[in-house]
Amino acid sequence: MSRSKTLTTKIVSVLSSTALAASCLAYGMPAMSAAADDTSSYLFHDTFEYGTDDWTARGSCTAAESSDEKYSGSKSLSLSGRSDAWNGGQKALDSSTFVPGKAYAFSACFATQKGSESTEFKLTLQYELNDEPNYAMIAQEYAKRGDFVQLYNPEFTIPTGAENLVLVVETTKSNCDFYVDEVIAAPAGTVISGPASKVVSGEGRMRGDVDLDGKITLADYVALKKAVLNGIKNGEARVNADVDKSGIIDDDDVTALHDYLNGTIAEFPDNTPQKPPKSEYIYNSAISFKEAPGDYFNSCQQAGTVTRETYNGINGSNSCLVYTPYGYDSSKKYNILYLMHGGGENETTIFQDKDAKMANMFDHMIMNGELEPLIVVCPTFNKCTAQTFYKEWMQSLIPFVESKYSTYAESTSEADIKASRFHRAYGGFSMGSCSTWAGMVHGGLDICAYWLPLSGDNWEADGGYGKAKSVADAIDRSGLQKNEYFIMCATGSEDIAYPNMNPQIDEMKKMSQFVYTSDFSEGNFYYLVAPGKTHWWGYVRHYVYDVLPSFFHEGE
Ligand code: FER
Repeated sequence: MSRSKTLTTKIVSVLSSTALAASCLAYGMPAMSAAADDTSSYLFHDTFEYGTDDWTARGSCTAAESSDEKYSGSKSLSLSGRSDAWNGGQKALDSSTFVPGKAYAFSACFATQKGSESTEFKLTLQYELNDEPNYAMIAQEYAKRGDFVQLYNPEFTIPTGAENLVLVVETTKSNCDFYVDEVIAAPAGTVISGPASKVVSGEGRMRGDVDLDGKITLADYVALKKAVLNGIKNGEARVNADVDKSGIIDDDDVTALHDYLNGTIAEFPDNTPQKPPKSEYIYNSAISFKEAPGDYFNSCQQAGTVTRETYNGINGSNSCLVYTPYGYDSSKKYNILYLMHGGGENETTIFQDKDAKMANMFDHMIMNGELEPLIVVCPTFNKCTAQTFYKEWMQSLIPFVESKYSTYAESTSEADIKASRFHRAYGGFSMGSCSTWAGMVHGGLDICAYWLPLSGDNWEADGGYGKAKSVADAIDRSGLQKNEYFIMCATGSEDIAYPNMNPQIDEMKKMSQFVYTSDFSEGNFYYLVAPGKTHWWGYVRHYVYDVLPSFFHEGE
C-alpha cells in the first residue's frame, strides 16, 4: 500500500527563473514521495478491514464494510441509500481522549463512483453546547468521480464546552452513495498523507493551475505573471491564479507559485482574509418582554458620541443624529442601525427625548457586552413622508453616512452596499414603522438584512392579507433565501398599533417566506408583544433592548 501524497506536477529545482525554465523541461519526472507517516501516535485508525470500526449510519442510509472500493487494504466503509447531504456515517468520539478546547489532527479518505463529475465531501464534528446541537466543519474537499480524496485538518480545535462529540462523514450537497477509508485521529500537527484532490474546475480547485490543464508547471507561472499585469477573464483561472487565497491576484501569488515550482515550499500559503470569527451568539427562540435595567437610561461611564450631521439629499438639506459607540475607531468596521422616529417627532427624539434616551441604553448594553459596538443613525422623514423616506435613505442618507463613518460597506457603490447588507438594519416606531415596511417593500431588502418595525403596520397595502402579501412579494422579487432577511416586529398589547399589526402578522405567519422564531439561525420573523404597554417610546425602547442583541449574527 502506498499512501504518499503524489504531487505529480511538482517540480524541484533551484531558485531562479532560468532554473525554473529548465525545470519545466523536467516535468514528468517521477513524483517526490514523502517519508512514511509516523502511525505510532494515532489515537484511532479505522481501516474497515474487519468491520465498521464503530461507525454507524446517519439518517436513513446504510453503513457497511465493503470490498467494492478501498483506498488501502481491501475494504472501506460504504454509505449508501442516502436521501440527504447530511446522511452518511458517524462515530462517537471518546470524551476521555478528545478534550474540548484542545486541537487534534483528523483525516479521512472519501470517494464516490456515482453522482456528478465531482462531489464535495465533508468531515464534520457534531457536538452539544448547552444542550443544543452544533456542527463544526473539520475539512471539506472535492473529489473527481472514481478518485479518493483526503480530507485532512492537522489542527482542529474541539470547541470549548462541547459535549457528546460525534465525528461525521457526509457531503455538502449531493445524495450520492460514497465510500470512506483510512479515518485517522492523531495529536495536533501529526502529518497524515493522503490523495490530493484532482478537481481542477467547478469551484476553483488546484490553485496555481492558471492555464487549467490539470497540472502546475512553468506555463502557469507565465500565465500568472500575465494575469498580474493584464488581469484575467476566465473565472476558474482567476480563482486558481489567486494562489495564496488572498482575494487578489498580485506579486504575492507569483512569489508563492515560484517558490512552489522550485521546491522551496511544499504547499501554497493560505492568506485567506481574516474575517471576524462567526459569533457563537446563543439565540432565544421566543423572546419575551423584559424591561432594560433602570440605570440604562442614565449617563454611562463609557459613553458613545452623538453627532448632528447635515447632508444635501434628494429632498433638500436634511439632518440626522449619528451615534458612534465608546472607543469608536475608524479603522474598525461597525454594524449600522437606522432608527426612525414616529409622527410629530424628529431626528432628535430617540436620543434626546426624556422618554427615549436611547444613546444611554446603547452605551450600557455595549459596556456590559450585551451588544456589539454599533453605529445608530436617527434620520427624519420630515422632508418627505414616512412612506417615501426609503428613497432618501437609499439615495442620499446611506451614501452620506457610510462614506463618513466606518461600516462594513467597503464603499458606497451599490455593489458594496449590497455586499454589506448583513451588517445593516432599519427600524422605526409608529410612522417610523410604516417607513420600515415601506423600505422592505420598495427594494430595501437588497441592501439591508435586518428590519425592526415597532408599533406600526404596513401601509403599502390594505387588509391583513394584503399587507403581509406585499412584504412576501417584495421578498420574492429580491430572490433572497429565507436565511438572508430577518424581520423582528414588536408592540404592546394596549398599543393603538396592536389591532393593526395583528392581522398582518397572522397572515405573515401562514406564508412560506416567513419562518416564525426569534432564533435567526432557524428562522426570520418574530413578533414581540409586551403585555399592557401602550404607544410610547418609554415602552418601545425596551423592545429594542430585548431584540437588538439578536441582530447581525447571520450571513457573511
Ligand atoms: C399604526 C398605528 C399608529 C401605525 C401608525 C400609527 C404605521 C401612527 C400614529 C400617529 O402617528 O399618530 O399601526 O402604523
